[in-house]
Formats: sequence, C-alpha cells, structure tokens
Amino acid sequence: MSNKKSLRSALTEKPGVPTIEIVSAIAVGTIQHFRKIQPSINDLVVGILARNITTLSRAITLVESTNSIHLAKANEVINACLPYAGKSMRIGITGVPGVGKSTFIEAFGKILTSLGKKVAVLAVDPSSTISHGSILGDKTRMEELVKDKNAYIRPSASGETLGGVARKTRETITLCEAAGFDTIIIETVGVGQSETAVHSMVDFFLLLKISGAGDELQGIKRGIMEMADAIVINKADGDNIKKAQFAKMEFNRALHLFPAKNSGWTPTTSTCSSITHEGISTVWETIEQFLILTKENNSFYTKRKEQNQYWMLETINEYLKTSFYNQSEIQNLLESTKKAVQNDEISPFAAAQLLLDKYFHTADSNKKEN
Ligand SMILES: Nc1nc2c(ncn2[C@@H]2O[C@H](COP(=O)(O)OP(=O)(O)O)[C@@H](O)[C@H]2O)c(=O)[nH]1
Ligand SMILES: [Mg+2]
Repeated sequence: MSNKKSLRSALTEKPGVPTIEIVSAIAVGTIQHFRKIQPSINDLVVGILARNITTLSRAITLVESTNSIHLAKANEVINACLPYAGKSMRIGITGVPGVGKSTFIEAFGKILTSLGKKVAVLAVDPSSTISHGSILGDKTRMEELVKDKNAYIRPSASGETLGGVARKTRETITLCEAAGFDTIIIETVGVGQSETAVHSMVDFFLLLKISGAGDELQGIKRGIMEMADAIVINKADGDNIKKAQFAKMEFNRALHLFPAKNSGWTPTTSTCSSITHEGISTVWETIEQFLILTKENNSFYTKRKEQNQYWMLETINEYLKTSFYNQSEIQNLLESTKKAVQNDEISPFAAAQLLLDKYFHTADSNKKEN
C-alpha cells in the first residue's frame, strides 16, 4: 500500500515539484534486471518447438547478432532445431522495386493462411541498410498479414554484406520451420546478386513482373528469367489487363528459348492483381502442381541436398573471409601492401601470399598461446 502511494506521488506532476529521484532509479533497476535475464539455449529451443513467437524472434535476433558469444549460442539453437526443420515449402519472390512484391505477398499470404497454412515471410535485402525504406514499406504493405496469427513477418537483417544476410536468412528458415511454419516466403529485390542467393535457398522461385511500355523483354537479366519457375505479371487490373495479357504471351515465348530444367518442371506464366486478388490463387495452384511433380520425380529432395552442400561451402567461405579481414595483423598490413601492389613494388600474387602467410602464422601462434 505504502509503495503504491509513493509511486503515485512520484508520478503526479505538479508544477514546481521535482520528480523524486529514487523512484526512477528503482524503475531503471527493474528494467535492467529483466533485460539481463537471457533465455538459455534450452529455453530457446523449447520455446521455438512450442511455437512461441517471442522466443522465435529472440533466437533470430541471436542469429543476426555480430557478437561471437551470441552466434555460438545461435549455432547451438539451430543444431537442436534442425531435426524439426525442413518440412516446409520455401518460395522465393523477386522483382524490381515497385513491382508489387510486398503487396503480392500480403494477398498471397492471406490465401495461404485461409487454407490453414502457417506462413513466415522473410526478406533478403542488403540494400535496405542504405535506403532504410523497404522495411517500413514491407510492414505497411502487409497490414493484414501482420495481424494474422498464422503469419510471421521478419524484415531483413541489416548492416551486412549479401553473404551475411543470406546466411542469416538461411538459418532463420530453419528456426521458423522448427517453430511450425510450413510455408516460408522470401522476398528479395531484383537487383544485384540477391536473387541468386535466394534461389539457392528456395524450392520454388517466382519472378514478379509488370507490363511495361515498349519492348517487354528489355532490361530483364537472362539469368534471373532462367532461374524462374513461374513468371507472374502483376498489376493486371484496370486499363492494364490487356497489356498484362500481352506481356504474358511475350514472356511465355521467351521462356521456351531456355533449356529444360533439371526438375522436369516447365516454367509457367500468368497474370494477377495484388489489389483485386484476381489470379493470386492460380499462383498457389501452380506451386501445388510443381510440388506434386518434383516430389514424384525426386528432384525436390535432390535440389535440397545440393542446396545444403552449397550452404556448407558458403558458410566456410564467409567465415574465412570475415576471420581474415578482421584479424588485426591483417588490418595493419593490408593498406601498405595494397599501396605496394599499386606502385608495382610487389606482384599481386606475391602480395596475396604474403598476407595469407601472415594470417595463418598469426592464427597459429594465437592458438599456441591459448
Ligand atoms: N494497380 C495495382 N497496383 C499495385 C499492385 N500491386 C502493388 N501495387 C502498387 O505498387 C506499389 C509498389 O508496391 P510494393 O508492394 O511496395 O512493391 P515492392 O517494392 O515490389 O515490394 C504500391 O503503391 C502498391 O499499391 C497491383 O496488383 N495493382
Ligand atoms: Mg517490398
């Protein structure tokens, strides 16, 4: 009772009466106390398997951390979750900014949750660190899906290289699957290398397009079209319907020029509107057909095995690179060696060898000291 009274007096603002300092100190202490309680590895794993979203988010935050203690903890959580992961459908969605990816995912995701699916939406967008816009944009475009208890939306990890973001997304997929999400959607911007990274972590790759004025095929990177399992022309509404139909025909013709896929799947083209929702359920039907075919002919599983190998190698590459460039001896030597190469004082290969020798020598002596 007395405590309540003192709280009230401290919180009631009267002009000229200063806030009693001791009250805020207690509040700060309480907050700090609770913040310090970090869940154990076991708590995290149990929480994830119990499908607790708060725990899932905390574990993903560990995955995204740059702190080596956090990362070690994250690795243990991922390992414990692995036996429960892998049982989902992973869909990658790419397309240039503004094509309507987020709006599409909102409409598509709602169809999936209405079918009883649990949908996790992740983003691979290394550029979001620079623009700061896309995270905000995604959340506001997915207003309905954000509120859906069967959906979980996690924006891209920031402040990272593409390699870093991709690895973290790959690990986040594992955590989401262990938490019971059976459909994982990964949105990525269709510029740069991110679609290649996303392609290597999904089962089905969807390229979102809009009909443009003039030559439909201009500006489309051949490589991205070749990766696509489906090309969907979005914004087929209002005056745009005819143009979208035409674009669909053009893309269909272009797709026939590509060699057949190992999966035995023939890529499809269709139109949709993420605003009117026309044609969105067709996309899901296409994916269902893809699943039936590729599971029957086993290519679904073969691809996942290949992807696992790829991610093992990628993780080693990333680790070695980070470890090399973060070593203080290398950091001290790198600039002067770069200058020496520029001034033709040493060949680039000899310089690289010199730095590599330095790195391994230092790593070795550090190990011996410990
Ligand atoms: N008319 C129309 N506009 C759309 C459609 N899908 C998205 N948009 C609009 O296109 C803009 C970009 O959408 P957004 O989902 O943020 O694109 P993203 O950058 O690819 O994620 C927004 O103003 C959307 O309202 C559609 O099917 N029809
Ligand atoms: Mg978006």
